[in-house]
Amino acid sequence: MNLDGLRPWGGLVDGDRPDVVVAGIAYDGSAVYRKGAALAPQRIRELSAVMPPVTEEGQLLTGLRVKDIGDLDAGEDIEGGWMDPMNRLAAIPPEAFLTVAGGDHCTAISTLAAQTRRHPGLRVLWVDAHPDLCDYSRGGSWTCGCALRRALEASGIEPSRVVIAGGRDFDPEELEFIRANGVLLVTAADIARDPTGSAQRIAERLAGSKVHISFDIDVLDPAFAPGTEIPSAGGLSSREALELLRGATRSSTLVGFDVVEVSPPFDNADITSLAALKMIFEVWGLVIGKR
Ligand SMILES: [Mn+2]
Repeated sequence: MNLDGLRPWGGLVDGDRPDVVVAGIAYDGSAVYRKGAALAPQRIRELSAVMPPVTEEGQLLTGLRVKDIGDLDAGEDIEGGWMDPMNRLAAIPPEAFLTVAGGDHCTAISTLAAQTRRHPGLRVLWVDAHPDLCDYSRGGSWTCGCALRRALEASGIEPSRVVIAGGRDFDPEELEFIRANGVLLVTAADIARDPTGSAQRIAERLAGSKVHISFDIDVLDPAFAPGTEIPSAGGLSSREALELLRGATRSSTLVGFDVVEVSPPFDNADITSLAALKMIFEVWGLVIGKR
């Protein structure tokens, strides 16, 4: 990929009072199937130079001040290391829209704990093939199947303030947790059968709130995002995901977006990293559109 003469993040200007702050968390110690997500922040940052500062519907992102604070260190394991990146993220002024590139999904423990400090009363849209709500999964309590469960504990966010969208691979324990705690689950099948109604159901739950979107790239079908820890068939197309993000956040205020589980070593021709970048830039368009 020839990136000569191009600047990161679509060339959007760095500023002292940024509208958007970008950070990476290059950690994949919680990945149990295949590692590689630790390489994602660097690859996504490099490839961000090819993105035009314009959304797919022609909305200009020029004028958006984007500041990239680099990668934050979660240490050797996230159980002992999540506080350091959390403190760095929590110190970012709440006016700035937070964008984080993981890492595996346990990096969202740091991100969500920081976000609820920046934005008390936050709601979470967890877009993922998996709920990640196990208390114990695949040999540990801090593995990817536990990411949301640990993030809720670390952040203090009530489970009823979470919507899971795109789910299709479940452990029985996760379905019990969802039913017992009032989590809204909108499955990948729901979205395929009724995309508009599914987005509307989510929008109603999120209405009037500040919302952080945690986007696991494995919500996309492996055809659209092969470079991930554990591909799950029957997923969303990139198109469906973009429409879902737009419709589901129609009545709420977006305050952050993290994209996780991109695994460059398992990618083909960077299409997974570029899908992640498409989501980031279109979400920035949604943020600008609401101002
Ligand atoms: Mn996940």
